[in-house]
Amino acid sequence: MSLNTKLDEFCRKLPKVELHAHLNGSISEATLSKLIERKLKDFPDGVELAVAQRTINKGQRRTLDECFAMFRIIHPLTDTAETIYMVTCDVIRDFAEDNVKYLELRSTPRHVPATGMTKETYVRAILKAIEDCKESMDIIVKFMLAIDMRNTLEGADETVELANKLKDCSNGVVVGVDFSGDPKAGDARSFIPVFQKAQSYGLKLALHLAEVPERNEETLEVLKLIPGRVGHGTFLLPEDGGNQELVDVMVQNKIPLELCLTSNIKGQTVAAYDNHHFKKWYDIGHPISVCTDDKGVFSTTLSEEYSILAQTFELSQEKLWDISYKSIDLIFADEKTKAYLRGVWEKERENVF
Ligand code: 6MZ
Repeated sequence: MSLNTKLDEFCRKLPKVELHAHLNGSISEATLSKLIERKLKDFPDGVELAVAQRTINKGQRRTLDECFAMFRIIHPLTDTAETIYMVTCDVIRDFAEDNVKYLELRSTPRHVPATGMTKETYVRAILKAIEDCKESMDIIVKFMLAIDMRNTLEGADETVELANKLKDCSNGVVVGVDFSGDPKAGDARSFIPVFQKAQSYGLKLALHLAEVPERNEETLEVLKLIPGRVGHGTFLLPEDGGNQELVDVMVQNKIPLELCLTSNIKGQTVAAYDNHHFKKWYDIGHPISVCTDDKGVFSTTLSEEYSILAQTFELSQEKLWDISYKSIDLIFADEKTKAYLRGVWEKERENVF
């Protein structure tokens, strides 16, 4: 993308909502370097880590498989509750500095017997970081526990039970459950019982669906649950290999889409920015939100995503403002939070234009 200083400045000042951010994919290079340094101190012969550091620094176009390989490098660096707390604080600060006013983070709870971290201490570390950031940062943060597609049904059920348990003692911070992971690895249909259980507990569902092609039957069956939002939905439209039935369910139920342009380009599921499905959904007035997905892995920021959007589809600043403002409708927090955020946007308006 070409440099457009005025537009970039507008996008940076624009108050923003981020609804699709995976914690471990959002870790900045600076924070990763801190983590690598710590590990190298404890394990001075960490040759593998030195290699990992070079890989992380590249920040270039990757295949989807290579993106998932990145998580296999990052996860061993965040294998204690203490590091999870630290990276959560850093990621929240990064978003706050990018003028994100409302953030829904998501992360897959991990049990690491070697360090004593359990799924519950993992999530509690994130919730503590969110609580501690409240005082010093001007951003509202909510959280979703993620189910990895490679989870067993039992493991997924455990995550939903944990989400339900922590929802009640989190002061409204835990808002839902995400379904993600290598989209070639599993079949979302097998998780329908746990998705239904999550809904019965009042947890919202944000599900990665149709991120890769040829998943029409699976996607249709899961869409019938009417999830709160769909992540990516790259292959829903008939011209992208989806079909009209999928589009009808999305449109009739106004199921919002979380769209992550750079992620799709770098992961090579979309050939070029101007081919992105954003345009078609936007043109029919479907609820969409612009998101980063993994700002660390894909070397982006939410401001940059707005700028790319404007440059690619020739959107005016007023239209960008509109996209950002309407994203408030799509958050999983309550009506009171939405009303508060609308007030924030109104106050910020004169600083932005
Ligand atoms: C599907 C993705 C993803 O959970 O350890 N994740 N799942 N599609 C994507 N598009 C590129 N990007 C990230 O963050 C990393 C995890 O998020 C999911 C994967 O399960 C990955 O392991 P957490 O915080």
